[in-house]
Amino acid sequence: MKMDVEFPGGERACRQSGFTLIEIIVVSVVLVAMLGAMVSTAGAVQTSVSTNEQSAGVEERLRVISERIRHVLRPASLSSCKTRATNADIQAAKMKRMLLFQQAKMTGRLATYQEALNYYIPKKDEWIFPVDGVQKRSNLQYRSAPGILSVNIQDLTNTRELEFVIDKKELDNGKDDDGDGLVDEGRLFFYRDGKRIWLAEDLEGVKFTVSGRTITFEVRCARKDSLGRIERMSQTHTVQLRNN
Ligand SMILES: [Ca+2]
Ligand SMILES: [Ca+2]
Repeated sequence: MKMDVEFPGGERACRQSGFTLIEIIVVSVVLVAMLGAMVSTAGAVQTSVSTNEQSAGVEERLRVISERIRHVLRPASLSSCKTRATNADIQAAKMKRMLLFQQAKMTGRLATYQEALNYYIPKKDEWIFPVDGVQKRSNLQYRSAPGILSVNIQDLTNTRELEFVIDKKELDNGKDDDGDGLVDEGRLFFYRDGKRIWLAEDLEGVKFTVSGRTITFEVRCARKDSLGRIERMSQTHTVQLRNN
């Protein structure tokens, strides 16, 4: 005997028992898109973390180098500070002497004429007194007080020098000549008692400015990461000189 048996839900329940091919394709496409977005986000987060770590590393390096400079500069005598003469210094001195001659000619004053005659024109790289607060120099010569309480000029040490020396493969032209990503990079040396002491390398510049009773120095630093990106940073510090 044939019997018709109807199950709960009937034909509709049978159709809901599996996915159609179109549904599987749609779900797959959505899942692939979601996975792609997750991978992309994870990559961006990793890049961001690496960049932050790199920045922190450059900043810490700058801090260490700045502290070394501050340490050797702190006992400097203000009146002994000199920098190396540049071509601009030589031209400025020649111009000053020419103006004195013109002034002497106009006024007829013999003293001005004598001043013009005796006006000193420095030679290239000769140590000269810097113009107050104007010039940023990559070198500085000074004498130091040997003791904490000493402020007497007779008690000062021999000359000491801080000098940024650009690498041999680089020119001071604002460009990366050797293709390592760093611009005009070089090393900072400290000269004391006939010895040359290395303070830092791979710097993109160190500049000193003498103004009033302070020396301001700026250190520029850069570092290349594993992806070839360059992180640049600079710090500026001021050292208050306690003696003349
Ligand atoms: Ca370079
Ligand atoms: Ca260069």
